[in-house]
Amino acid sequence: MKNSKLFVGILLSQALIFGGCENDDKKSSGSVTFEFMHKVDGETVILDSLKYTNAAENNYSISKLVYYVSDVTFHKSDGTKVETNGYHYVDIKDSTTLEYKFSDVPNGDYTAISFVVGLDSVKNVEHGLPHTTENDNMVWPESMGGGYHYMKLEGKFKNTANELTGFATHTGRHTNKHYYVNLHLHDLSLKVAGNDVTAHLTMNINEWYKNPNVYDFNVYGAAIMGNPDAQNILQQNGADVFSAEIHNH
Ligand SMILES: [Cu+2]
Repeated sequence: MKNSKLFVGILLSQALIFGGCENDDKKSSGSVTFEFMHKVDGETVILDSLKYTNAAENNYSISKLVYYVSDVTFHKSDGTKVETNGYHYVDIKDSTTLEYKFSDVPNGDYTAISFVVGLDSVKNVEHGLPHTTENDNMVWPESMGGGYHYMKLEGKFKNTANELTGFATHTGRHTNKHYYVNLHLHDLSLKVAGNDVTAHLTMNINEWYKNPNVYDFNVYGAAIMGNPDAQNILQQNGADVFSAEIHNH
C-alpha cells in the first residue's frame, strides 16, 4: 500500500518535471498580462522635466500620474466576449503597479480589448473599494458626488504670463454625472492557446489634451474637479489615450 502510493507520487512528480511544453497545448486557458507604459508622443515619460508641449502649446512637466483601469473585457471576432469585473490601480512611480495579470483567460482568438479608464458608476461609490492607502488617497469629495478620482495627472506648466504654475488633471464624476472613459482597442491579434500573452498598453499623455478638444492649462489648470465642462472634454479626449501592442509567446 505504502509502496504503491510512493510509486504514484514519483510518477506525478515526473509528469510535473517533464510535462512542460506538451502540457500547455492541452490547457484550455492562458494568461494575459497588461504592461502599462506612459509616453508623450512616443517618448517615455521623464518625471519633473519641463520638456513637453501639448496641442495648446503649453510647455509642461509631469510630476504625478495615478489612475484606475477596470472592467477589462476581451472580445472575439464572432462577437463573444470574456468579461472581468475587477479594477487595477496604476502609479507611474510604482513598478509593482505597472502589471495587471489575468491568469485564466479561455483559449481563443481575441481581436479587441475594452476597459474603463476610471471606475464605472457601480464601483464609483463611497466605500466602494477596500480601504487601502492607495484607494483612500483617491477618494473624491462627497460634495461632488463621492467615490474616487479616476485619475490624477499633475505637473507644472508655463502660463501666459510665462510663470511656472501647477496643473492638476483630476478626473472623476460630477454629482450624478459620470465621466469615466470607455476605451476600446480594436484590430488586435491576441491569441490565447494555453500560453502567456503580454499586452503593452501605452498611454500617450498628450492625447488627454487633444482630439477632439484642445485642452489648455491656462483655461483648465488646477481647479477642474467641480467643472463639468473640463470633465466632459477629458472624457471625450480620453477615448484614444491608450494603444496596444500584443506579444504572443
Ligand atoms: Cu482631485
